[in-house]
Amino acid sequence: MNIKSIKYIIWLLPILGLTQALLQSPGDDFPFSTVIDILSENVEFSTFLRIIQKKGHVQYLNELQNFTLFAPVNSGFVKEDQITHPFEEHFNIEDYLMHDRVLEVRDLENGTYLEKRAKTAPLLLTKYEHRCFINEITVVEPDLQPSFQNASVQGIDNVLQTPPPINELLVQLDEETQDLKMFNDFMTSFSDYNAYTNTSTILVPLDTNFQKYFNAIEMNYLSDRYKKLGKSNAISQGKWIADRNSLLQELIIDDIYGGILPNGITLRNKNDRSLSIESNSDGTLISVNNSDYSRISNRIFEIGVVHGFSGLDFLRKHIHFDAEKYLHGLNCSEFVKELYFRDLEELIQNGDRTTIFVPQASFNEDRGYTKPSILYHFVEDKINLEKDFSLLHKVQDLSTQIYDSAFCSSAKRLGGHCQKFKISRSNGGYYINGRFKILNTKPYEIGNTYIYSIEDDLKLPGDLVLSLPPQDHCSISLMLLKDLDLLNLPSNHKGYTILLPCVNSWDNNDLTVDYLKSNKTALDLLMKNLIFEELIYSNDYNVSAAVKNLYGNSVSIQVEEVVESRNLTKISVSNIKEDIFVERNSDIFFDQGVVHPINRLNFPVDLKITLKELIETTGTKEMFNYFEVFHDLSSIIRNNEEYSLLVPTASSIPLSGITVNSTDLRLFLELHLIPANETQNLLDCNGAITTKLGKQLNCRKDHLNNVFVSMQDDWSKEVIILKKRLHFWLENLMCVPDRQAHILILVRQREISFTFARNSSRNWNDHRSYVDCFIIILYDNH
Ligand SMILES: *[C@@H]1O[C@H](CO)[C@@H](O)[C@H](O)[C@H]1NC(C)=O
Ligand SMILES: *[C@@H]1O[C@H](CO)[C@@H](O)[C@H](O)[C@H]1NC(C)=O
Ligand SMILES: *[C@@H]1O[C@H](CO)[C@@H](O)[C@H](O)[C@H]1NC(C)=O
Ligand SMILES: *[C@@H]1O[C@H](CO)[C@@H](O)[C@H](O)[C@H]1NC(C)=O
Ligand SMILES: *[C@@H]1O[C@H](CO)[C@@H](O)[C@H](O)[C@H]1NC(C)=O
Ligand SMILES: *[C@@H]1O[C@H](CO)[C@@H](O)[C@H](O)[C@H]1NC(C)=O
Ligand SMILES: *[C@@H]1O[C@H](CO)[C@@H](O)[C@H](O)[C@H]1NC(C)=O
Ligand SMILES: *[C@@H]1O[C@H](CO)[C@@H](O)[C@H](O)[C@H]1NC(C)=O
Ligand SMILES: *[C@@H]1O[C@H](CO)[C@@H](O)[C@H](O)[C@H]1NC(C)=O
Ligand SMILES: *[C@@H]1O[C@H](CO)[C@@H](O)[C@H](O)[C@H]1NC(C)=O
Ligand SMILES: *[C@@H]1O[C@H](CO)[C@@H](O)[C@H](O)[C@H]1NC(C)=O
Ligand SMILES: CC(=O)N[C@H]1CO[C@H](CO)[C@@H](O)[C@@H]1O
Repeated sequence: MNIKSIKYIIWLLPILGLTQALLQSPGDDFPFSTVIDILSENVEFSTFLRIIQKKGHVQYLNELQNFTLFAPVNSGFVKEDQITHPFEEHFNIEDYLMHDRVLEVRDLENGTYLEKRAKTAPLLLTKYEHRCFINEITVVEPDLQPSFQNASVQGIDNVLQTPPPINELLVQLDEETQDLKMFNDFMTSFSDYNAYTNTSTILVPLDTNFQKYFNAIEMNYLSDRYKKLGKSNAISQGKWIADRNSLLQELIIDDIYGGILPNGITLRNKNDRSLSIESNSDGTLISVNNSDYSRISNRIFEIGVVHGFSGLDFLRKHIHFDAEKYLHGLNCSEFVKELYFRDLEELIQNGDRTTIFVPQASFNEDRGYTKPSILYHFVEDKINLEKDFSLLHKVQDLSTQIYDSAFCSSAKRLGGHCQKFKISRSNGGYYINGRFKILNTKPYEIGNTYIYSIEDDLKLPGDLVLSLPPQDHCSISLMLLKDLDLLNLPSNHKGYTILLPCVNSWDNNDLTVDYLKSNKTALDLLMKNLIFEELIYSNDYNVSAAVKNLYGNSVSIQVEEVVESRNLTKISVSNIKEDIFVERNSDIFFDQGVVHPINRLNFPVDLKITLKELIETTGTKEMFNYFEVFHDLSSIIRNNEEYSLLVPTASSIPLSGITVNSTDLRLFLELHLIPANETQNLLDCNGAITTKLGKQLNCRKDHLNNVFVSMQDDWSKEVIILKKRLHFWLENLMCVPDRQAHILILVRQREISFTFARNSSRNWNDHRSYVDCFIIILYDNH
């Protein structure tokens, strides 16, 4: 028989279905055997052979050279037959073939080998203690070799499972290790990841590896955790795509490498960067660029192999992060979009010292930013809250700091100065302009940029009325400004500073308000002298400026730190007699400048309110006439001597029966005059109050803090105090609501010059002794 004819016969036999019959009992010395012969000879392979025949692969196998066939023995099919989908249906002969390699197990060195195959998944061969495994399936009939083909048959004790696709393998590995979620999320966020991983070696960083080199924000960005980058503007999106492509490609090597890699080899990843890859001696562990050996090595998927790592040190090396990317990682892609829309993206790309206060993403995505309002979220410097506040804490106990925002272009309103904001610290955390909570006290830091997340969008300070916090109680001042039509100040290309009487300023000054309401000239003089055409902040220490006030005068203003105080600033204005004290950094910003709420009234020197005018304001003009009767007493009134005066309401005069002609008019008046040194007792409602007459008055308060005054030994003639006027702010003075007027106390500050500032380091109360008052008290039967 010549070779040709034999070939012909072998080719024909399967067609005739006679293979089995003819090859049933070939002699061991039959010289021209094929792999099909081997399968036929051995009854253990009958199931596999039947499938090969049924699928029509006999001819293919007979014509093949230089290969290895892995043939499951019959017992390997037992389980498979019962499994739902029939094995045969999915049978692919290539899964069982290794081309261009005639495997001879007996010659294999101990170790693990990764055999790549052209058309299908690689195979993992392991030789260990004289036993050989293919993808962990034991080779039970090794090295059966036909004589007529250059091939070997390896009998294996189970069918080969098709390796899972990459995504399934990663899920499986994550279940195994609980450490592979990040890469899984990252890779599957590519819709076309198969294109990257096809026929490749994938170096998979474990979560611990990612966590070592990326923070959560960076991971959010890379994996597009918030699913917004796909929809973001083209430039942002382009950078993101480049970054993640680069990261993925960094981890992929074209072609399949694993198992024993003698001496290590240098390869190039898909970014064309070199990687040296080596295995341990038996090929079970892999290391890349001197990383630790991988816990997860040689894990095969459909078209490649995976090695997992916890210490790839080049993971982050080739990715550059900036503020823009961080904002995406913080779920603030809309904010980035706004910046692009306003041509402000430079702010998050230039790498200059910057702090960003970024509103956390909200459901309301249409935020209606304007260019100024978005700039107000930026500072052209690095603000480290913990540092700014802790440092000062030790020295000055400051709980508020003022910063310049990046909105500096309002020439019309602020003269090109930057609009400021302040950050205050309270137990609950840090707040911007008293309203917007800062969510992270440690900034996210990237390059020269600090990022703080805040609860809501910052609002640029609005007009005066909107900017003043209600708790500052500025409403009386606002009402008076409104009367003067000064709530909207004209644009002056400089900005305004307003010393606004708020808080307690108007307490005990009901009479003054009444007077100012009745005399617009005086009101104009007062308020316009408290408004300056210049921006002066409470931390502008040692600033000494000549500025114009709204009244039209040029005055000089000096701002000084009150050294002894924890947080007071002294503002001295040349035409205001008393120094003004404001809490440092309690400035309130509005769209045209800054307001310093002050807690007592300060009058310009030009504004003189005489006692006569005040008494007239009370409505009890007679009182003045009564004093005119007596020369000595009238001089007390005219010269503002150091007395306080009780003034009865006009309606109570007739009840008292007193007239100019009364014989006891002098006694009456002296009873109403209270020497200055007794005034404090009256203000405190404390102890006996000796009048000029010598008679003593008693004072008491009821549970509503109404103040009552009576004669020492006649409680039945008690009167209630209604209004007071104080030049000076004092604590614990009661102001009685304006009900049926009975009695009025008018307190007038003595004209003394205060050295208050230099001495006011402690409590205001300590300085009461400096306060001398001229009080007018008017009474009536209660
Ligand atoms: C089998 O391998 C030999 C040696 O490598 C080669 O010369 C021959 O062409 C191969 N045969 C086939 C059919 O690939
Ligand atoms: C058999 O195949 C192997 C693998 O391709 C090859 O190295 C060897 O040279 C071949 N032998 C012959 C005799 O063709
Ligand atoms: C392979 O391992 C076996 C036992 O595990 C040992 O007897 C044998 O010498 C090893 N072969 C080589 C080449 O190291
Ligand atoms: C892998 O690439 C090959 C050839 O380019 C292609 O035929 C095959 O479909 C790809 N596999 C996957 C899973 O994309
Ligand atoms: C791996 O190490 C080599 C040599 O240090 C280096 O040149 C290469 O850039 C590294 N690979 C990557 C992806 O960083
Ligand atoms: C991300 O922002 C969107 C609004 O843009 C919001 O609906 C979503 O809840 C945010 N996600 C998280 C995790 O905060
Ligand atoms: C100033 O100090 C007082 C008392 O120490 C404190 O209540 C107040 O909040 C401080 N004000 C500022 C602006 O720090
Ligand atoms: C009103 O106030 C002005 C300025 O203080 C003063 O000159 C004028 O006399 C006052 N008029 C009355 C009626 O009190
Ligand atoms: C203000 O001037 C005083 C005295 O010259 C100096 O001690 C102080 O440090 C200055 N303060 C500031 C804030 O510059
Ligand atoms: C006071 O006396 C004068 C003269 O006796 C008289 O003209 C005047 O009407 C009296 N006034 C009052 C309020 O009784
Ligand atoms: C006020 O001064 C008078 C006279 O000097 C004195 O008798 C009186 O006790 C003083 N009153 C107070 C409360 O000090
Ligand atoms: C700096 C200053 O003026 N200190 C004064 C504070 O008040 C005391 C009296 O209580 C004076 O003696 C100090 O000179």
